[in-house]
Amino acid sequence: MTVWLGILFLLLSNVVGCSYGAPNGVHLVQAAADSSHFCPPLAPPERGQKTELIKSGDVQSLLKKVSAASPHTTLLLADGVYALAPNQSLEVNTPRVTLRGASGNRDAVIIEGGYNNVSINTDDVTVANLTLRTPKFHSIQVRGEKRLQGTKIYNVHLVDAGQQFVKVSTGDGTKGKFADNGLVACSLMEYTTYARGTDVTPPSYTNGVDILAGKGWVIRDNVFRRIRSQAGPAGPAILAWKNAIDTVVQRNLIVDCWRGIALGLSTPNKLSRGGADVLYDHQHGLVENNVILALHEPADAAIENNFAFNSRVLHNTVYYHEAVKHAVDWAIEYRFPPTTAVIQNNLTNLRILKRPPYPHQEARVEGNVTHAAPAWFRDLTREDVHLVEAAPAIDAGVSVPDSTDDIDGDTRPAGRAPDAGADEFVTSSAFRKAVSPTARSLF
Ligand SMILES: [Ca+2]
Ligand SMILES: [Ca+2]
Repeated sequence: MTVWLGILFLLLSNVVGCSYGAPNGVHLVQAAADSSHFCPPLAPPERGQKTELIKSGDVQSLLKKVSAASPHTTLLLADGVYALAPNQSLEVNTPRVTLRGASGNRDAVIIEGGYNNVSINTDDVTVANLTLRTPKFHSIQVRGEKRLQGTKIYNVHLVDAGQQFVKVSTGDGTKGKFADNGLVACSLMEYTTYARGTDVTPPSYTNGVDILAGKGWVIRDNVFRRIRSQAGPAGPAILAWKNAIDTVVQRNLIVDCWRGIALGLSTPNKLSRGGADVLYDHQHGLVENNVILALHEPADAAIENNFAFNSRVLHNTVYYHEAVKHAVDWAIEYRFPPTTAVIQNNLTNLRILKRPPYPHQEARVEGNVTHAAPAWFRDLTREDVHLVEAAPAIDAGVSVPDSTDDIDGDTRPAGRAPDAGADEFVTSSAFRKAVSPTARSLF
């Protein structure tokens, strides 16, 4: 019965997705995750790994086996719905434990409810190939305050979190306990309608991925949809702050979220990596080849740099539908005195803005094209922002030698110069397979 309810839920959520103009989004993303070189299927458990099969829907066994797991254990969940009680979370306290759907079909293995769906409290934990939905707080909380590293979140579908979908938390920033070197890849995070909040926080208190004080996180090849409240406001779909360092954000597709990607947010405080006296809220970020679209609902800024040192914002495509009244009339911003940024070869239909309080240093702003029009793209309404032949963005960029590949994996530059935006126009790519979720429906 619960399995059927689960399937019904998925069918309904797809219908909702379609009504917002995301044609078969979930399935196409899954297909890309199965086939692309950016999102290959997760490798099977290694030799020497202990594997335990969890029977369909047996949440008591799942809780027990997560709790009793020895290091190097893979828990393989059979297809089904695993319902947590409101005070329960899957607390992973043993290093090198993997929690994954057995079939590889993330839509068929569903963990629902609970306080958090999953809490990660130790090193090298992997969560993959499953759906997590309707937690009171977080779909996955990575507790940096325990000091850990090596979290891997891969090919998961996260739905309707009470607060953040992936929360990387921290404690006292002077104590050196953080969650470092994590990966969030090839996953889909979305609200089926809007964030609803919790009994202690408003609907606007949400993010897709929220990294506090972590170092070396990679957020790539994910899709974020509708990270927003009914009134609109919500946190950025991807946020790295509290003096987070070396964050890499690549090839994500962000659609109809209130805010897109933020490196840094506010002044440092005691939660910041190093304590309240540090200068920055983020350092050394790379935001490259992302696609941020506001097609059906109003949106705030797509890419922000706040108290951010050495941000590199390269080759992103941002398009905000003109028929919708948005909260701002710019796409990319940099702000606050310590911020330094390189903003190159982005393609937008809104301006790039230095905002007050102004940074002391001018950003290096080059090769961007900020007057994109729908006719430049193959099919904007279907989220296909590949350039069409003769689009003015082609060869409009400046040389950025270390931005070597576009969203498809095409080598840049093709032709005279790099193209502005996430797609490098390559005629032969019409015959290539989609290789990234951002390119998933296109060939
Ligand atoms: Ca070119
Ligand atoms: Ca391309």
